[in-house]
Amino acid sequence: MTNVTPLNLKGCHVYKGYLNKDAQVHLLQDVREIVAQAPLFSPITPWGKPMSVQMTSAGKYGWYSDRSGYRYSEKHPRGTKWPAIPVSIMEIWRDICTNFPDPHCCLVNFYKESAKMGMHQDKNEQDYTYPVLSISLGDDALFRVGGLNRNDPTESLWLSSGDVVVIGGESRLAYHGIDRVKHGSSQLLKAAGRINLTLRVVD
Ligand code: MD6
Ligand code: FE
Repeated sequence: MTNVTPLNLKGCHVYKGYLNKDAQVHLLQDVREIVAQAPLFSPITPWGKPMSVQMTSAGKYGWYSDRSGYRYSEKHPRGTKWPAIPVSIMEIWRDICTNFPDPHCCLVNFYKESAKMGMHQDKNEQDYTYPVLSISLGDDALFRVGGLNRNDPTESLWLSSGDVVVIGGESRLAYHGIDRVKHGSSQLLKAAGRINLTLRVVD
């Protein structure tokens, strides 16, 4: 779609301004349709606490967590199958993750008020040779990436609406998280908030 050269943040590739305003508006409409079919919920951590980020998914699998742990599930907690991954989202994957199979899961993260995401590794997938691609919409967020160990040094970068990040290769299992969201920094959503989509090949 665009030909921006990615920034390198500890091995992650950051495509600043990958989606223009029109593409962001189109994507937001597609995300609203996912949420209409599969409502957002707050997953419970294995430690019994609801996450501050609300989630839902599209695709064959959705990401899910409860007291039994983190995993992928073929059904929304209310028992229905997840909606299909919209073509607009698939096209971004196919454009950047050329030569990799199509993703099975598009996890939708919604951050409102003081929601944040602690440092974690994405490791519920079977094959770490496949990258994870993330798309940001709405308010700016402070993204932090480290290394393969929780205590490795980290680097941070503000992600804005339309930015795309690919965690793959050496960085595939790097610890990363969202420290904070600058509420009201974007006018894309009707109210303050941030949406992040992550695409994963699960099995
Ligand atoms: C977020 N992102 O931006 C959280 N995971 O809201 C992630 O956890 C993430 O940005 C894997 C790959 C890229 C990511
Ligand atoms: Fe992640």
